[in-house]
Amino acid sequence: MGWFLLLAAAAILSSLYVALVAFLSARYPETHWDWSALDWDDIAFPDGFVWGVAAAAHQVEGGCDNNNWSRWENQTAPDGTPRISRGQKAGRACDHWNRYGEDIQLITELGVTSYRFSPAWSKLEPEPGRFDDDAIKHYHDVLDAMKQAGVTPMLTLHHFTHPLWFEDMGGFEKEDNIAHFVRFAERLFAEYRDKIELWCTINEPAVFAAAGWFQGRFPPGKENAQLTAEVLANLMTAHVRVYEAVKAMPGGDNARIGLVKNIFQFDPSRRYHLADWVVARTFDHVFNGAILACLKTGRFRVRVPGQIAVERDLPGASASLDFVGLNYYSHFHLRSQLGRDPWFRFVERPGDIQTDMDYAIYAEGFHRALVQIAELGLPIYVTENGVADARDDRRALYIRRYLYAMSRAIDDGADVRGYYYWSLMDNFEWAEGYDMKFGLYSMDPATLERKLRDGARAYTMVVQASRELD
Ligand code: IFM
Repeated sequence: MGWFLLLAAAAILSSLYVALVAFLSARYPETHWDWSALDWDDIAFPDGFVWGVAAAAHQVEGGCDNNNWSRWENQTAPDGTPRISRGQKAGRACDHWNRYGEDIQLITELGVTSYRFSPAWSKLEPEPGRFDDDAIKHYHDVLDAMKQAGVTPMLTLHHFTHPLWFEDMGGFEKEDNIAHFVRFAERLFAEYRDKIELWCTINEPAVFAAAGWFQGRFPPGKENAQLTAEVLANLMTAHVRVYEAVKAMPGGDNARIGLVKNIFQFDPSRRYHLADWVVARTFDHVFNGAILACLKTGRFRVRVPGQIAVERDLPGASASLDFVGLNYYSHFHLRSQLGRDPWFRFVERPGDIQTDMDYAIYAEGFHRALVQIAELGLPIYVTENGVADARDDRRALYIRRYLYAMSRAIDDGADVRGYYYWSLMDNFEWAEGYDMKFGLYSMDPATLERKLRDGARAYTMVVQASRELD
């Protein structure tokens, strides 16, 4: 009898396990298309679709030597290893600060008409409340040059870097510091409102928080899950406060303001393995789900038993977007290693085509992400998408597949208004330094020479064809 009961219990438990895994698999499919059976050139984009390229101050300008990243680049980890691959530093970067005229010309030569950039907060406001006239004028000059060239700007207020004084007071770890970011946003809006319609508040809050407070790969180099979620809550709060402050200013009604959400899907490495599902869904909850839910419901909530508990009412969040920015690159596969530290690891899927970053080419995920973010019911701009490919032997494939996936998402109802390729030219890729080559133009750090890559033509051809149909 005892054995019978034990066997019956085991049978019930294994049926439950199988049913749960089957439910999760059906609810969160990892889409894969048979690319050999698809016509990738069958793509179309709406009239007036915006084509552009993106970059950010610290990565291209040069001379950003007064911010959280410049300090980080000059530090070593406790074991003496440099913070950045091979001890590299952003330094003069692409010298875009001085060469912006030439670079705007390069943008027009691609046939695209928009440039997503972010100014350097540390140059504009070197001390709390003191704005630098020369830096303010510099970005006026950049914007005037864009206008003259027929290039529309999209400005991002915070793209991973901020002044040292802000870092020293605790940055986004402290909710009280948000007022400084709001003041910066208000000043920039007052200055440039007649020249810019599209404003992004914060670039990739989840990446900024995870890399800085969970993985310790970005400044301030902490590894603390609870703090990661608190920083995320503060970033969402900062986004909402900036939105409300700018909207209340003269001209605020004309500004279109969005948050840039990066989506990396977290898929279980073994789809039959419940523990892998637990890890994958946990990551998705913290880095994607909590933010998207907050934008829908006005409540930020992250809960991971024994690790994280953060809840905050943000009633303004559900009305804090005129559009949503999506940055999409790829997905990750997670494998559990319960009982060990850490309790997860990222694994490569054999047969995938890898990029030079630690993820694969996965255009189907771009379609998934667009369909998911479309649930917000807002206009979408793809604020970043691109590939690190030093050999330039995967760039064309990447571009063709991802643009096909975007076209298909538009057919499926996603209201995508524009697409910005990351990046205009090779630049300083944070912890990887200059090793990652994301540029449509290569950029030689020694000579600063820019050269169009062959693979970039896959993009310019689509842009050209889409313009001809406009
Ligand atoms: O270079 C970065 C960018 O700063 C933010 N999004 C991802 C890009 C490529 O890793």
